[in-house]
Amino acid sequence: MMPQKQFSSCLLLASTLTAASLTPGCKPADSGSPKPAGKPRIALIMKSLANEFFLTMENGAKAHQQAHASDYELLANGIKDELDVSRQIDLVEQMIAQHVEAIVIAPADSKALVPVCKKAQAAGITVVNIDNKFDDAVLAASGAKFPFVGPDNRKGAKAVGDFLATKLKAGDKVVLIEGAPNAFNGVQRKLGFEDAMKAAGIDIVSSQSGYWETDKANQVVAALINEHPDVKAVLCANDSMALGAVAALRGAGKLGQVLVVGYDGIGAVQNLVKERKILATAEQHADRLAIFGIEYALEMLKTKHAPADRETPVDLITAEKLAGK
Ligand code: ALL
Repeated sequence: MMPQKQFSSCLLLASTLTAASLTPGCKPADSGSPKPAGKPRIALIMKSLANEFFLTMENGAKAHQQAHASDYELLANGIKDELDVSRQIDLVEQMIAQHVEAIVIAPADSKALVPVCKKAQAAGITVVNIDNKFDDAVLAASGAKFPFVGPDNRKGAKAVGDFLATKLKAGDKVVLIEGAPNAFNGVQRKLGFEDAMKAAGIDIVSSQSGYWETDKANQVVAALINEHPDVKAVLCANDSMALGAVAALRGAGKLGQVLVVGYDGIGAVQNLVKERKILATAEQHADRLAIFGIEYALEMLKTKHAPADRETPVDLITAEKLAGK
């Protein structure tokens, strides 16, 4: 009898596998299915599929697989909410049990996913870290190494913050909505926003986590603008939270008076940038991020060598840029 937790993971996994790659039967983690000969199977393990960012990532990966159908099979899967770290660990365990050839992972937690990814590597699986980098100290302590393909989040957030600063003046007050505390990219974005605000003499009166989620950010921003009625802007470490900030400001009758910036470049936020309800965001090219990771995995499977880490592009998105000016 399959334990309840594992059973529900299987359901999620089955529902998110690509049709091309669906492996018959989701086997219990300890059953070990035999390794079939043929094309390598690459498992893409993402975070919340409720976040448009990861849907874009998944679609990019699927399109790549279809264009390279003779090279590999894709198993694309994710979790239901941003903080379901244990479910993401379960997914890696399942991929180990299925003896996939490679795992390309955007970890929900930069520390907690290291041991299970090390276990995957020890089982002979090629592991590539994308999007959110594993924590260097935890990697060093565990002796594990994984190539990283992803953006410089501090630099990206600094660019967004610098643009915001051009619309504010020294001494203005702003609030910062952080990502999940154990996500290295969230921490880097916070630092990048701080770099920009410091350089412009702008005061960050409060910095709190919205845990990457729209609803949480909505609550946090509603409380913060009540507590600090004179804030001039809300800096959000991702676009889901920027949507929450917009909802909170609209609810308080302050949308338009308080500026909002985000990070990701999801379609919903690009529309609000065009409507000038959000000032700016950072396009991370989610569709290409997973592809870079998959290409790394294919190269590693072929050459047996880990390529150097690769920095992926991040572009500032503003209404002017979207209008093509
Ligand atoms: C990060 C991504 C996106 C996303 C966030 C939420 O790793 O880079 O910013 O919004 O995860 O999971």
